[in-house]
Amino acid sequence: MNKKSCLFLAIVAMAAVLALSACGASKNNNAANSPSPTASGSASAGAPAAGGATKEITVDAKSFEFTPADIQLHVGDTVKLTLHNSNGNHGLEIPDLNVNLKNGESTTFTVDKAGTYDFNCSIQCGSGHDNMTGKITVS
Ligand SMILES: [Cu+2]
Repeated sequence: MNKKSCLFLAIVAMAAVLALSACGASKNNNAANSPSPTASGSASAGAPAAGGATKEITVDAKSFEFTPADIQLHVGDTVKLTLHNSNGNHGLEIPDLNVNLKNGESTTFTVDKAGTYDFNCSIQCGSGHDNMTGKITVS
């Protein structure tokens, strides 16, 4: 073996070592430490507890109450809300969500903040008008 080919082999060997170490360094860097969401509460039978669902809810109004008067939602849910008057003339107003429905009307909105949103009758309908209230709880 002459001097020239010996030098050549040395360079090739060095390049191979560099290539191997570069390869080794980039391995396994992104496998660990990905954040895992912490579930709160216990997930039970089928229905997922997470938000994001689209729900159609019809609130029935009669003199003098709303049914349902207590609506439970999750953050991220989209709601198509309809008012149906089965007795008397009533409106459904949710001041914090900028919603005001008359009989037969619908609106669609997404709840993106947890909290309690009160609703009430928006039409002066008689002696029980002030009692026509309800609430939407978003958790
Ligand atoms: Cu009323």
